[in-house]
Amino acid sequence: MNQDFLHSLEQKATLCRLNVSRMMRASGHGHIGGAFSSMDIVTALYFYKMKVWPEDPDRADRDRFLLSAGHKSMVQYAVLAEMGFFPKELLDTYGSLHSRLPGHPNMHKLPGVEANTGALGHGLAIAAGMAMGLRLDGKPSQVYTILGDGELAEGSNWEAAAAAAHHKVDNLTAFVDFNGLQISGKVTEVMNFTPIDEKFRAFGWAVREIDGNDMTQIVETLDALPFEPGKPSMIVARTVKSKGLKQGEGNPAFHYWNASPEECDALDRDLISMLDEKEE
Ligand SMILES: Cc1ncc(C[n+]2csc(CCOP(=O)(O)OP(=O)(O)O)c2C)c(N)n1
Ligand SMILES: [Mg+2]
Repeated sequence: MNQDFLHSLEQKATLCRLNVSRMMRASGHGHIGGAFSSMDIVTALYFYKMKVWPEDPDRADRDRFLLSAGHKSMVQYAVLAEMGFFPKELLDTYGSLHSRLPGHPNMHKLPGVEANTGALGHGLAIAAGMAMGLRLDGKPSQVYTILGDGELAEGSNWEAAAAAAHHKVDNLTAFVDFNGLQISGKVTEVMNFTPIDEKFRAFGWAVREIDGNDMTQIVETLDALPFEPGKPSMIVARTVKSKGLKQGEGNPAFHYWNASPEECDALDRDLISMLDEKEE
């Protein structure tokens, strides 16, 4: 893999984290922990892997992305804005009354959003059904979804996992954003689903485990999809919650962050220092 290209993807992820910071500044609060842990994956999906057209967001042969863990909505808004699905000025409305960028994504409000998510436990089933429908229609489209590790406690995930394997839905790829934390603490203490890889393998999925904040590993893994013909692919991505927000990394208190303008200034400074060309 070309090092310059990998570096450019990392830079994109930083720009997208800056978009999250912009939303945090505008609203004063948001689910930054899961948005930042999954940012490198979502950036690679949109800027490297998926076939999508911001100027024609409903094109029939597009790939689909569903953010099953919809509370991380800022990750999707940040990347869609960076891709040009909507003007960046909309980021300043995040979370406000009647905004097209509500706390949880709404497909009726924003181009590029494929499903309303936020009630945890539904994205995998919707994604599996979409993938089956696309296959029935003879479409080449791929479907990608991201689950939270805490989200795995929803039983509906396991029905969807069984059905996707049973129906050999190999145009479906799911990630678990394995940051080890959910709303109130460690996933292993609230509801332990480890080993996640072995569970999905037992359900009939082809599974790989990666460092989900390492762009090289993410891209190499995306290149290897589908892992096995006739099986849905699962990527268990070990990540750091709030990756990129110094004081929040790995800290459950930053699942939902109430940020002051000064804290947003500091976050901006840290992120801008990572850019080759510094933003004004
Ligand atoms: C059905 C349902 N129950 C509870 C919640 C409240 N809730 C929002 S986020 C969250 C924790 C999710 O943890 P995880 O999936 O690990 O996400 P991440 O760590 O990436 O933020 C919970 C329980 C919800 N959104 N939906
Ligand atoms: Mg989590």
